[in-house]
Amino acid sequence: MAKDPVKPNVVVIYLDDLGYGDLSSYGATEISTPNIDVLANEGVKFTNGYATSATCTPSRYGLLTGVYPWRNPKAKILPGSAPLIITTEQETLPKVFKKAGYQTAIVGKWHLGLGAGNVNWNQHITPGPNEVGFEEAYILAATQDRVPTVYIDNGYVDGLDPKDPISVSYKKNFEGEPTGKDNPELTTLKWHHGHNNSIVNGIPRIGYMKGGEAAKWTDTDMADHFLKKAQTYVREHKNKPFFLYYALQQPHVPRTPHPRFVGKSGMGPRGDVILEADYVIGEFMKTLEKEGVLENTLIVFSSDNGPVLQDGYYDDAMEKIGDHTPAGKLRGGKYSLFDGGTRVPFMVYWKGIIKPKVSEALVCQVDLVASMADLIGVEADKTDSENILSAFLGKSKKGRKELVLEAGSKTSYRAGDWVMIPPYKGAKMSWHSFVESGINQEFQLYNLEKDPGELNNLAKSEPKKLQKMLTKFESIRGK
Ligand code: NG6
Ligand code: CA
Repeated sequence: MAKDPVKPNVVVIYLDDLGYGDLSSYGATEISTPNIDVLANEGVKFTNGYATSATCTPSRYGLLTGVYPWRNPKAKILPGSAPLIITTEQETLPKVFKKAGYQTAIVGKWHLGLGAGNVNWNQHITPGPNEVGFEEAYILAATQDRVPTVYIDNGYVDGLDPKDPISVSYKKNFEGEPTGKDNPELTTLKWHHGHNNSIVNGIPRIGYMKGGEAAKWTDTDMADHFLKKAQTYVREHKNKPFFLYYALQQPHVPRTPHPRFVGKSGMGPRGDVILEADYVIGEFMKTLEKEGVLENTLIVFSSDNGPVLQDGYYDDAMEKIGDHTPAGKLRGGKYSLFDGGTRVPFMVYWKGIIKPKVSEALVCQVDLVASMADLIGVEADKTDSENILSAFLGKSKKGRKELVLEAGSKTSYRAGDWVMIPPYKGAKMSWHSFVESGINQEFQLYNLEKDPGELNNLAKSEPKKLQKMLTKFESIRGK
């Protein structure tokens, strides 16, 4: 426990599907992200920073609970109708902050389930973020490509007309409602795989929805909408310490840049929404400054999983990628056991307090629970969360020694510079998303320091190392 805990505001800015190589501060040359780069170049920029998982729900579970998501079989990509998977008894990051008297809020993507089953979207939707530690919650329930396509304001659908109630189903369509599958003429964005159920704003989605016309969001101003909510929160809560989890939806599909960003990246909508995310983060930073709290605010920036180009719509992401490498030097991407699935941009910025540096320390989002607790001087239940506050603040080169990573319920084990992927059955390549899964029926062992692209499998030539890693992995993961 720190002797004299300080209580800066803490903001976690979390992107959706942003890869290790998607920022200019992480080596991208084909796209420029000047505002996010400030956080990286003037804070601690981690080169071994990890999400717990290669998909969204499990990573968010790890970030918010400090527990490895593979311990909870429900922590898989959830439909928009799924019940809440964090129990109201569980430790959470916002609860840690509340113990120290902080105000707490989430703005943005939730994707951890809502309600206790069979949610009625026309009434108070509970339990949800408000019941697991967030005093204020303005969210999108699951993903931008899943119904219900409405914002939820502290448990109530924002702008709902009671005369036009919402129904949601992930099993069957509502009679007479058009779908992407049957009514392609009504779509402005074409589906590639999945994404052929209800059509909202010309975009075919996952899941069926009826009603709630007035409450439906506008896809193209989602970034601006969440930005305004985050800015308003800062303005209204700046006089007491706050924790804000600002979870942007970019660059997840459907990629719907506001018209002011359309065509700006030359890389199609995926590049354009990365520029849009950079813009809103810049605006958010200006608000912190204008409201006089920038120097008393610690900002953590990261992403929930690695990059994917083709994730369900024909949106030119693959066609216009040019020389850009979204996962940088890493192999694989979203959904992958290779490092591109989970190693993501990760930085900690605190103006005037943290000295700029590049850190090779091994850090994971699951560690924020224990580390933030230490920063603000409270205790936290920590299952898998390690207190590596000194690494986060750039004061120590040491992060965690080992880490279990997850992709589609399969796990791998990183220790020091080494990573071991045990044998699994399954396809080596996702033929709809064109991402390498990292699955192999043989053991894989890579030295990431020498071989960040995981091309040289040392499992056969380093049997002792392999055995040691396997034993440690099994002691954590179970056989
Ligand atoms: C997949 C979707 C994908 C994306 C992902 C969730 C299909 C075929 N694919 O099931 O488009 O929505 O779920 O992404 O439906 S995540 O970043 O929220 O985990
Ligand atoms: Ca994601």
